[in-house]
Amino acid sequence: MLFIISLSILGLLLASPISGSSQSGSINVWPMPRNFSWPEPQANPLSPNFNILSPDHRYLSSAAKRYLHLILSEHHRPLVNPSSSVRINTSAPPLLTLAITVADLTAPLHHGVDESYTLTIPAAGGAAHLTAQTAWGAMRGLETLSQLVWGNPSLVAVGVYVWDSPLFGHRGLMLDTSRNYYGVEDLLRTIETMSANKLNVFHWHITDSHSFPLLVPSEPELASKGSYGSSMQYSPADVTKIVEFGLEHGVRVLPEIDSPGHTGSWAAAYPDIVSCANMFWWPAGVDWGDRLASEPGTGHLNPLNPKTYQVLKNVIHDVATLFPEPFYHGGADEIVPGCWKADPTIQSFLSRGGTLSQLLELFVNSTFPYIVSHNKTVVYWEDVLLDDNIKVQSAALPRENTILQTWNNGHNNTKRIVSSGYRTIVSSSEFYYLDCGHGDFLGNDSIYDQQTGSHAKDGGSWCGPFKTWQTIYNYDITYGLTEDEAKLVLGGEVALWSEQADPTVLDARIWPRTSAMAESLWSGNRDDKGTKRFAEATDRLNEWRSRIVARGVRAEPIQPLWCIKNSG
Ligand code: CP6
Repeated sequence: MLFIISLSILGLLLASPISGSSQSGSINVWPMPRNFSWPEPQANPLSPNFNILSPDHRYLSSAAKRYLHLILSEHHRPLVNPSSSVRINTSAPPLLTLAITVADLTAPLHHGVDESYTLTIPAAGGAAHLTAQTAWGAMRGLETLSQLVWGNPSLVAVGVYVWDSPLFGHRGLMLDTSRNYYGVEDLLRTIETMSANKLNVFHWHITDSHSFPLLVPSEPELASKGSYGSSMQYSPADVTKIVEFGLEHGVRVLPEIDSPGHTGSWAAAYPDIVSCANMFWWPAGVDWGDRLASEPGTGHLNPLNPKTYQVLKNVIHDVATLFPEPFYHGGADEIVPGCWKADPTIQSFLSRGGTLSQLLELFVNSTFPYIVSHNKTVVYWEDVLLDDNIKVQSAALPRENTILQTWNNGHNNTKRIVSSGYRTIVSSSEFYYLDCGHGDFLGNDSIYDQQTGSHAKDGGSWCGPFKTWQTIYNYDITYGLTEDEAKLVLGGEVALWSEQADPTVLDARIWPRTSAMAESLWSGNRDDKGTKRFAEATDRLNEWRSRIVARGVRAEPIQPLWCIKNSG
């Protein structure tokens, strides 16, 4: 322990500032480690017999095996030849081993688990050392080492010392698998790439109004009738495979079963518990504010029908059991007044003086304690507390087991949530929504009118503009908060809603923009002088993007190759 502390202090003292790529000693690692030193940039051969010595651990052992294979076979070719800034010493003693030491092999992969690590690669080759508090921190260090290896035959940066630890414990990606279906392999590839970016939460928005792809053992008809088809379902075995794959990569799989809104697909099996599911396309005169998410009728579970809770509790029970993750996402976003009001039993509840907010509160009070009884912390979208019209009293949401995920009004809503004492996950749509800017899908045409010289309606850009990697990188999720408020910000998530995405565009929609958030939540977006490090990050992101493309991910380019070949 003392040894680890003194090594860290030594590392801090030796560390050179994180800075521009032109300065020798900068390393091509994404996300940039919190602190590193490489006083005399030098690379030695990586021994073809290089080996990784890992402690015996159910998931770290398999990660070590995977990284050994990657490190020996990747032979990454840098876009910019490092030989101008790094002394390549092909006759120096090769790196033979990496020895991993973990202080606590029992720590589970939960929010807030220690992900710190130190990595020492001696200038004299021989043995490198990776020390971590937990297996999950060791996995982060393995990724860093893999990025310090390049070339054929392989070279490895030596004389390097890295001390690293994330700024935020929750670093996630949300993917919607309801509007369009993704195969298990697509999800695994995404989780693997998340891990390479040191992201640790795959927020799986499994169900929504368009389809119900999850085969819930106690409610099989939800998927058999509500999915896009038998080949577009996730079986319990698929879920287990995805969860285990996540653990092998240090990525938690956080399930979301969105309700009471966004449940149109449940009506295929249970038409009697869903209001407005048959409002196929929006009838004339429906307010734009009621037209959410291009749905065939968004569908809301009816809180007044006892059967609603029979079905939902079966779903919650099975999901809570299938997913070991201690967080459960209950959705609770976007309640549409006109949808609940379409139901006769709700109409009579309202005519007797009831309100829609009371209806939502009834729903929360009837489900929240049941979720908590499965030892889960409940995540809801911010709407449940912040919606202008339909929201619950905060008494219904105990702060110790509720987390609210933001998506509207940028910093303002983050502030509102944490200043009322709730923990939050930041997903401000103005910065973190990856689906925006791909054109309208709400039926608003935006065809250029040659006579008036104007665009016909407000369509043309669903929640646009497109969020560039710079927009994402630049966003400071704790901006404007007090120190105490900032502690309630667990981290952030980018989100890919899938109305206009499916496996054909998945990788390019997500990468490398999600890498931008990954770095700003891991080590920040500023250099040691407090200046946003865009220029340096651009060069490093080009390198990182080309590395993950070579690893089989179809990440989109951020610049033409010309810029890269003519830089530096
Ligand atoms: N689906 C669900 C969506 C959205 C939300 N929830 C959404 C809303 C506005 C924009 C993008 C996506 N499609 N279930 C909001 C959390 Cl701009």
